[in-house]
Amino acid sequence: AALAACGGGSGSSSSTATNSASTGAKKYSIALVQGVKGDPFYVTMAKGAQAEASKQGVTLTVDGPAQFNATLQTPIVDALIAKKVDAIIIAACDKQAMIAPLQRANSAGIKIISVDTFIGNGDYTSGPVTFPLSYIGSDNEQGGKIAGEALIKAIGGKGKIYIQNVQPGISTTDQREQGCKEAITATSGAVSLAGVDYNEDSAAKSAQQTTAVLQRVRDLSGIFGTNLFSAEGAAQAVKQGQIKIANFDAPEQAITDLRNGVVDLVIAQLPGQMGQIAVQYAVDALNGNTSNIKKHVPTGYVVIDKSNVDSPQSQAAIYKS
Ligand code: T6T
Repeated sequence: AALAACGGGSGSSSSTATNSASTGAKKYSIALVQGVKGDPFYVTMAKGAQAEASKQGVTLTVDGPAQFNATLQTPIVDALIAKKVDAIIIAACDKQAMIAPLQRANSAGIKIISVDTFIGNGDYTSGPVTFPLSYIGSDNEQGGKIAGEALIKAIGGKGKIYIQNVQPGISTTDQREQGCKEAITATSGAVSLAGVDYNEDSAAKSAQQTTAVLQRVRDLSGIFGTNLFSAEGAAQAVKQGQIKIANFDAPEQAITDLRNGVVDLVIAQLPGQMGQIAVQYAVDALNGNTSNIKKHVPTGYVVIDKSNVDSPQSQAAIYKS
């Protein structure tokens, strides 16, 4: 299986932010809006963001909807507009539905930074959506391709692959599905897609759907779980056996599943780095240091399998819950 640390923007910034404690200047208030509360991916992101906020002497608040749902995320954004925060760092729950609320925030003078997911098509240079200052996140099409190619290799280059996904409209998981499908297409028919199901970010639903597919498709060879809960549910359904699983995201459970042979590959994103760079960018923007800000920062992956799971790099990439 593939093992590599892929890509990775440094997000380096040479600016020294105004430290309000020492200068008496207004202490910036920055809000991180997660895609969903309690997900170890976003918990790890918040830790990276908080570390940077403390370093920069700014206030960070962290909030997120109880479900991965734009209807629940919108009032959080509206409350932040009413509170007049200085900057919003957000993992938008839907690439279309979150444009309008974030446009309202931008019109109110709040700096907007996308983290993990994007809105519109993610190209903030030429649009259609250009007001967010930056998009900091993984290259998710590449991530889906890494998963697909590793699965194809693991199943010997032929067979059937099933994709467990979250819900259409989330930029990250849409692109992972696309990347995996591209890898399947490249086999010219040797590998086929057994189907895609959407679990609404529920591991329980993913497990149910996977169980049904296992009964229907007796010769299934591999499963791609496109996010933490999708993969967790698929692994619960499969237990141990013939079927190979590529697990996007790296909570402790995924590492346990890898060690036990239930999962074959764990693709760790770098959420702590996303949070850290996003806060640094927010402070840069508020201080007018816009030349430090790149419109797009791909943060890279650590791809973990049995052979490298104990390396310091893999261990450091496991999410903190
Ligand atoms: O995979 C991450 C994140 O990148 C995605 O946008 C939503 O799901 C996760 O938070 C994992 O549960």
